[in-house]
Amino acid sequence: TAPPPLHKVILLNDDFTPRDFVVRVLKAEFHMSEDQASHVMLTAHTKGSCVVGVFTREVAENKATNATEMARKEGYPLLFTTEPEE
Ligand code: TYC
Repeated sequence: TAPPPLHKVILLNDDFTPRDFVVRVLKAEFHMSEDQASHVMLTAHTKGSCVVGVFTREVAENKATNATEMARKEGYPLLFTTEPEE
């Protein structure tokens, strides 16, 4: 009964999505505080990407899809991806 492999959700920077919208998505989909969400947003903004959280594969994929969809509905290119954890 090995534990299920975990997957990272990764936030990617872009030049168009407003900072406060990124923070809003992080709070809504990943249950972050304002401070946590601002820190993750700024890390992605300066470094190009940031790990948002680590979940089972299905949860990670659903969160990445939902968060990306929130941005598409507003016309922003914001993108969340997933990858298996090492
Ligand atoms: N770079 C965006 C801007 O300057 C803000 C942003 C931050 C977008 C993080 C995406 O993952 C991101 N408006």
